[in-house]
Amino acid sequence: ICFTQEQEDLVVKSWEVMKKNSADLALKFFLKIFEIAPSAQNLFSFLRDSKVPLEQNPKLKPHAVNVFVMTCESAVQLRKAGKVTVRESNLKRLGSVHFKSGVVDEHFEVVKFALLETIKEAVAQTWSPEMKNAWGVAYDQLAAAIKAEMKASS
Ligand code: HEM
Ligand code: ISQ
Repeated sequence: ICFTQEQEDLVVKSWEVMKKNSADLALKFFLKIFEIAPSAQNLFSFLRDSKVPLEQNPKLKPHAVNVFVMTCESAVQLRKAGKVTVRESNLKRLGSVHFKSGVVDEHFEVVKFALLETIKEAVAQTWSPEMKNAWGVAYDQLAAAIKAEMKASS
């Protein structure tokens, strides 16, 4: 696919701004996912096994930030190579972790919606249809790679 320098910049530069607030962002991102799909909370072992409230869970932030960072990296690769290349070993692990956790295709739509809504709120006035599209395309390509690996590991 064709992913332009402008699209890469929209993703990378908005992330540069958002990451200063990543703790807040991470919590909002999770809450949005669970608002749409409450049962998804049970998929995450560190939430399932935890006695502290969601917002105090120490694993919340690094996990959520990972999704932003990986989507950002996906945008960079799409512009450079026209496709997403997650390192083979990493992709294998991602595929099997998601498959074993009970993640299904529909969850990827929920996470996409929550991701875009979180970005929209975080960047406020700089939000645009072009920015939404750039993040959406980068996410979709990454999600497709993970889903394919989930099927391979099933
Ligand atoms: C774990 C990224 C989509 C649920 C992980 C991990 C990463 C990651 C990096 C840690 C893997 C490890 O432990 O080595 C992503 C990315 C996604 C995505 C980049 C989309 C492009 C989803 C979706 C769901 C989901 C759609 C479902 C709601 C989980 C769960 C775990 C996990 C349940 C295991 C957490 C645990 O119990 O430790 N993901 N993920 N992920 N992800 Fe995702
Ligand atoms: C998917 N995989 C890992 C971590 C996540 C954090 C928030 C939302 C989705 C996620």
